[in-house]
Amino acid sequence: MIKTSPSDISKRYVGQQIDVYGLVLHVRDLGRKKFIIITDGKSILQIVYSGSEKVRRGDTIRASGIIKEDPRAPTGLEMVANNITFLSKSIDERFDQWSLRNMNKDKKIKYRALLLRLLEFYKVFEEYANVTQYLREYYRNLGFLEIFTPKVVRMGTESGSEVFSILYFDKDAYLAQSPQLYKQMLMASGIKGVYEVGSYFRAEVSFTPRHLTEFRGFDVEVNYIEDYSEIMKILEDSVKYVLSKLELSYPKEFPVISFKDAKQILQEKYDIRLKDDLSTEAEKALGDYAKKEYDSDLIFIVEFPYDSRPFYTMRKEEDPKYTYSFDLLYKGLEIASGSKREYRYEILIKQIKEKGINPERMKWYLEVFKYGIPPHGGFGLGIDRFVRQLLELQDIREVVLFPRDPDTLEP
Ligand code: AMO
Repeated sequence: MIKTSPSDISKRYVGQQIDVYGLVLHVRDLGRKKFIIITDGKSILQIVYSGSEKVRRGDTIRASGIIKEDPRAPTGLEMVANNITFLSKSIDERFDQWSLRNMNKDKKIKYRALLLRLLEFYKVFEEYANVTQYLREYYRNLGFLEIFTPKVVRMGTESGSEVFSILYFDKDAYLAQSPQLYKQMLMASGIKGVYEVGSYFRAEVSFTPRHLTEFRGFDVEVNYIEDYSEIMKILEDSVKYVLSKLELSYPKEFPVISFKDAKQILQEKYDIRLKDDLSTEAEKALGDYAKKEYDSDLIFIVEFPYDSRPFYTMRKEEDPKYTYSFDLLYKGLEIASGSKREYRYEILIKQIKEKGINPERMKWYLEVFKYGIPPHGGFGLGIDRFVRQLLELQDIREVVLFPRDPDTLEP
């Protein structure tokens, strides 16, 4: 049975005798009367109690009493309890609302579970769950299939990013950097499209507010793609869907500029020189440019040099130094990356070799390209980054319950 807890209490309970369950966040003991604040993370409730039992922070209680309206109560409602039962007692009641709020960065990770007792922290993770839910909803409604691909794999797939090796019985294996090869292989079924919510693992030794070693991606792969702009349109529409569900505004159309043009703009207006990829500084400057020129928080940068993209990216027909690829920046940070894929068997093998990979090792992937596969493309959206930018938080760790970076393996 699901128990009634503070977030269930509304005006319709006024005058009713009920049981409510919660964790004690704060106690104000006035001798004959106690004001006890209980929480279920999502909401709080004030309990007024005149019993003599000692109630401590961290205790779990069942309070029985009548719900009343009182404008002085934090939520405007309170319970006047005639009985309190202890379901569990805390051993150490060090953490009150203020000590939780004033924790430093490291402690906020160490005591994450306790921090969630406070509404403002709970809200961040609720927003994270909402974003994921809306993305899922959008792609399910398009008729795409939700997939689950293995996270223990035979080889790395993303150029330029490191892999974690593990021992898989007597074989060498890796943690998956992304679902890339699996989502692509499934396109050989002729399916309309697939999506996956899953963890990515990257052994990058970077200590930045936008990198984690384990993060979550929302991956999409779409069949029957003629032009890569079709994939961008799908991504754009789904981002707009999420923003509208969250009652946030968005530009009518996301502006698009080519990597070549971005390079020129950055040089002329921001004195930033690019090589083959965007730097953090360049992303920030392009975020600024999008705001000033287009009044937009979002901007697509398209057609990246082949040298900075993985082997599976299709090269531009008329200018093979560049590719049919894109990044989506949100408030000056890359949140998604995608491309049209090279689906022609012979060319794919050539590109794999060019990137210094032995095609023999990839037979399990390459096989399906021989038996017929529609032209396809897709993208990966970093959910942690998306939510960080949405909430305008400083550090990606703030939106992750139990973050993983080179220094953090506990809790
Ligand atoms: P990419 O490597 O660009 O593309 O990753 C996709 C998105 O994941 C996010 N991201 C990260 N988030 C947190 N910490 C990190 N270390 C990190 N690295 C990347 C970014 C990025 O846009 N297979 C392709 C996608 C595709 O083409 O479908 C891929 O993995 O938001």
